[in-house]
Amino acid sequence: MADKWIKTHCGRFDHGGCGLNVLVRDGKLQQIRADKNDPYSRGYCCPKGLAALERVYHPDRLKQPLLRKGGRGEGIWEPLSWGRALEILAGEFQDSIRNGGPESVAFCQGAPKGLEFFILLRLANLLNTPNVGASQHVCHMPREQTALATCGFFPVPDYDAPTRCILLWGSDPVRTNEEGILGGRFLDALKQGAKLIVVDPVRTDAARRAKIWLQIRPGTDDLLAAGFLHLICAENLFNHEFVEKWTIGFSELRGAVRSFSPSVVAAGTGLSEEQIIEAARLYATASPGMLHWGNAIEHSPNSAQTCRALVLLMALCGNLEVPGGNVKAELPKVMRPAELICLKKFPGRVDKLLNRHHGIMPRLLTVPNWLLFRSILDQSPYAIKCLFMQGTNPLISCSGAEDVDRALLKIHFLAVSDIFMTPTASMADLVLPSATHLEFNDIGHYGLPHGHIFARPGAVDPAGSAWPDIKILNEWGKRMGLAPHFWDTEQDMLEDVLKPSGITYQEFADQGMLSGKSGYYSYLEKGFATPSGKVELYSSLFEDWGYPPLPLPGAHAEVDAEFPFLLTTRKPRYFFHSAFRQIKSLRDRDPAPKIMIHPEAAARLGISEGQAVRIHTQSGSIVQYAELSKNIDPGVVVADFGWWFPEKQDQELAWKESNINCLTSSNGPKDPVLGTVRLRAIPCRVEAAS
Ligand SMILES: Nc1nc2c(c(=O)[nH]1)N[C@H]1C(S)=C(S)[C@@H](COP(=O)(O)OP(=O)(O)OC[C@H]3O[C@@H](n4cnc5c(=O)[nH]c(N)nc54)[C@H](O)[C@@H]3O)O[C@H]1N2
Ligand SMILES: Nc1nc2c(c(=O)[nH]1)N[C@H]1C(S)=C(S)[C@@H](COP(=O)(O)OP(=O)(O)OC[C@H]3O[C@@H](n4cnc5c(=O)[nH]c(N)nc54)[C@H](O)[C@@H]3O)O[C@H]1N2
Ligand code: SF4
Ligand SMILES: [Mo]
Repeated sequence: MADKWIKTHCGRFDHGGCGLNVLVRDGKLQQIRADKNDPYSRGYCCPKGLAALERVYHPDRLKQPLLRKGGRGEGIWEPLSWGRALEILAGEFQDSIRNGGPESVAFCQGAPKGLEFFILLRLANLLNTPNVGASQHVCHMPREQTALATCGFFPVPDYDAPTRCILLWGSDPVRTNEEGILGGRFLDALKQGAKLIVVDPVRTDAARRAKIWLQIRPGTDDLLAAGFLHLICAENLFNHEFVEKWTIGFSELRGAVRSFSPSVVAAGTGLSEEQIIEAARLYATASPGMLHWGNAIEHSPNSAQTCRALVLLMALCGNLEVPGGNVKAELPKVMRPAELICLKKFPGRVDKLLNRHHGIMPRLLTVPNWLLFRSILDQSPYAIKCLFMQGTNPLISCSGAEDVDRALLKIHFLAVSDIFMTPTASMADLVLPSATHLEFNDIGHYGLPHGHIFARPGAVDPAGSAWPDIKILNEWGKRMGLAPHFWDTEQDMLEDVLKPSGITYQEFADQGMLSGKSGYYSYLEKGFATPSGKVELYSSLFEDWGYPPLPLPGAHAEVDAEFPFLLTTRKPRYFFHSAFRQIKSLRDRDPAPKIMIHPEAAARLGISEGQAVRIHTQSGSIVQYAELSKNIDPGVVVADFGWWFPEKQDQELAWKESNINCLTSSNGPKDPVLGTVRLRAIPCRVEAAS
């Protein structure tokens, strides 16, 4: 058969977005290349995207539904047909709902990877089940929800227009393409002359390129933000016209940040006064300036106020909705998320969320995953009996891994869909093999807030009898007595989502992407979508919900003689969270978990390069391997996130040995607004391991 090149986009290795050309011969993938003609990525690509072929043909792929035969986690399975698997799944969920009500069942997904996250929410809403656990409390929701409350939209960095200054705060876009904004776009802006300020405890590739690198003490971002706000008020660096016409609460804010002088902030953040002053002045005066924020600011028990403070910075400096600043990007003309998830079919859902029992803001669609596991353990406020998880590996990715383990052992019925057997899947009663990127037609970036969606047409049939998650959910939904709300085939689902745009999936695939309107200054006509119609420096919504209306710093983690280092982390460059340690070309680049430690600290502790190191925190201890580096402060260590060892047979050992979430806890301080747990700035001790 003739060779066929298929134009598609990368997905499911990070948020995705790079244009790819894929060669298929006789129904088999042959080659993957970056698409130089893709208008968004323009030939940008990374080793993960090119490893998609290895992912599809990996011998360890799950290829058939599996039913547990031995004890939970023993690894004894019976293969079964999809018909039987769906019968068991539907039967268990229906029995549970019949006996314990819709609250007795739950769903869970980790990082959203494609459309299936929304179809999962749809199924839950149609069943009137409020329990959809997710990682959103530590991933995007702190930024998104505090911005919505403050200025009525989610302000994304505008790489479509020239900018004079990028304030890169707690993100490393060259490694992560955070928010689906490809690192290439960030690098292009630097080439075009934007001045760069980086707030990061690590001298990253980006920090090396920066005019000012603020090597912040982990976890003190809220204090630095207050210091910036203080300086901008005190030195009259704010945009007077914008502040007067378009904000409320300026005088309250100015009063509240008065005490955060450079000397106070320097003492708390480990920075010098001069650096703080220089950086605040540069961002405030280089107009337009953009704030490119990242995941690190969402990993403290003060995540909401940290994020809100950064929105206030954008507003005070007149950088909201201006070209080259932070802008509102609208979803293209496709089905709205609220419609796709059938939000209206579940009136009163907000009041039924577990979040309500914990004071978490009444706007979230999901429950922090740690809270779901806590409720399973405590059977409070109600007993959860059945859990379905897709695209998540919480034994590795959720805070307090030991608690997750206990919850998974306790649950009556657990089903997991994944593309590989994972520590989490190994605990299931039913394991469902999921198809992945290049094996089915998919829509990328739906629901991400930067205004584009990308076509990810499939190129080959799924491995074995794997099914796309959207097919699993569609077929399961019909078996739950919800046929009128699901589709004949998942292709019909895709066509329905695209319908408002007036194009078919095939036309979308040919076109490659769809973009929404992204205009500037829309507030001049409509105001801001907040109760006052202005940017609320003093938040009336926060006040109504019982949270502090001004974004002030909280308490910070303290080191002591027992735990003298601050531990932090970041995303793995060559993997997606805990996934894909099986893929050889990626594993060759990053074979083992590393802890970055300063050579002086290592010398003091008798630790040499590559040596096994035991890391202890109040919550537990793990082993990683020393990487000596002057890119961090001697008082800070950076451990790798996401590690387990698929090659090891003993599942227990494989998930506990190097898993950073054995060092975190869901029982410590939490953000009152969002339920964020502390994932960075954890006091720890390190020692050479025997
Ligand atoms: N300590 C600490 N914890 C963290 C973070 C941190 O920085 N530090 N980061 C947090 C963040 S931002 C996030 S988003 C979460 C991520 O949390 P998770 O999403 O739970 O991350 P993973 O552990 O990668 O789990 C994803 C699983 O999905 C599977 N998978 C991949 N593609 C597909 C697919 O197409 N279909 C199906 N069914 N499965 C698939 C993978 O094989 C893998 O087992 O972790 C959070 N946890
Ligand atoms: N390669 C790869 N790409 C990914 C992912 C992946 O797993 N692998 N995951 C995807 C997901 S779901 C997400 S949410 C994004 C996240 O992507 P990013 O926003 O880039 O977040 P991280 O990599 O978690 O951390 C970014 C930076 O925070 C720094 N940092 C650590 N502690 C602190 C601190 O206390 N304060 C400050 N200011 N900085 C700190 C780290 O050194 C790191 O350079 O990446 C996405 N892209
Ligand atoms: S940067 Fe992200 S989207 Fe691009 S090829 Fe790599 S993993 Fe895929
Ligand atoms: Mo994330």
